[in-house]
Amino acid sequence: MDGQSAQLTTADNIQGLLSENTLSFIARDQQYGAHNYQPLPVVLSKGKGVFVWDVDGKKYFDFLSGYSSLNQGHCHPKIIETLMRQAQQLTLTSRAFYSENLGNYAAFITAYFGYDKVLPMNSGVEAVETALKIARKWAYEIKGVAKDAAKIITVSDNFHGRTLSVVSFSTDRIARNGFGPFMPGYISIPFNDLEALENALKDEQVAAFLVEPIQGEAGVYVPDDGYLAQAYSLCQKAKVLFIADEIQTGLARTGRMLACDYEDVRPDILILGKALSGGTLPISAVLCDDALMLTIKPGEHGSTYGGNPLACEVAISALQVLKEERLAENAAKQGKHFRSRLKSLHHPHIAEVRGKGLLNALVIRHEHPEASQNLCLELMRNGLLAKPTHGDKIRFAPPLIITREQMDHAIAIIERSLAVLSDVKM
Ligand code: IF1
Repeated sequence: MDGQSAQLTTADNIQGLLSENTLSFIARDQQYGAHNYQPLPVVLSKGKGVFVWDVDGKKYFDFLSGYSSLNQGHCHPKIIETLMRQAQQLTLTSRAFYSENLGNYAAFITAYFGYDKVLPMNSGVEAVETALKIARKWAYEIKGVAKDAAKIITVSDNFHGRTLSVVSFSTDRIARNGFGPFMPGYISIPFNDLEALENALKDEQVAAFLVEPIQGEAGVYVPDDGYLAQAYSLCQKAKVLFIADEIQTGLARTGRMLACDYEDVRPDILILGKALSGGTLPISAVLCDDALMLTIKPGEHGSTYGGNPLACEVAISALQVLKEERLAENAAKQGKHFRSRLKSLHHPHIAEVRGKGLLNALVIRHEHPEASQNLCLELMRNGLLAKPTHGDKIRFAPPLIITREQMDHAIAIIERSLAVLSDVKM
């Protein structure tokens, strides 16, 4: 380590370590783009598998994977081949007409997950909104809740997206502040708390319980074993819909096709997004059975791009790749290895390593408020991209195609980069 600490990357000296090329791209983005994000100072221009390259040709492990959208890896050949083929054939019809693609896709994805029907949307939050609309419609038409009185139970520290109605039930001040007035009709209870759920379910106006099987944005909180199964059975008894937002946890990320599979829970409404396109297009989906889905009649919901032919073909390929390449199994295997290696370091600045499959977080123990940000900068310098979340946590979520050898290489980078936390100057 002799003499090396002066070179360690921190928020203070990072500017001096960046190329002019990089700085000019960042400056343009900052000048003309809205400032609704604070990215790491790296400018990417190419991706392949588990790697990305910046504008100077430097190679990195991508341990964010487009917030778990790139489960199949960057530019997966099969998915890109489908994308290119369909792009030359038919891209958009709108839902004013049928396409041969949507019927095929609907048949494929409903068989794949075992539901009667699918409603295709684009972004994740649109699918969340769609699920909530279905739940309300069901509550009024089938359950018999009084007009406009339906309530949805949500949990604190959730993340389901950015629309006004979804931030209405966020408990994150940064996501909410300045965006009121908020939509009523939501009840908030703590995550992983069955007693609170049981109490909230006593209200007969409740239509649904919305939950992430593992809380991602909050910092990868894995609930107790049995939580999902018991929550599901409490909902069933109360005639309340169990809605799983598997936008981040689904599609093999946590080591099973769905995180709910760990507890043999079949959600009444299943929400998918992100990796449904393998990181190529915004594609999301809501799956449920006829009794629910058919409460939505023509004209009551939709989207210009939802279910477009290009998206349908890409989603079929993306789902096929998950099974063909046994990505759930690999995620389980590599994830176990990753957590056990990092735990075995017994590093003084690692408070906790947690997660399931390849959705993991490192909780940093350090008095410096910028510690996890500085660690991410050092990781970047050493060739691995990851992002801090909620101050002291770093999410590690590589593409699920990662090999054991690549994982060991990445772990070595993380181990080496942890030295920045022992730097007295920080
Ligand atoms: C951002 C985190 C991930 C999601 C779940 C719905 C959505 C998301 C469970 C909405 C989106 C994102 C979006 C991104 C940050 C991000 C995220 F950091 F917030 F936690 F993935 F890790 N449900 N997650 O995780 O999907 O509309 O964005 O397609 O900056 O908003 P979307």
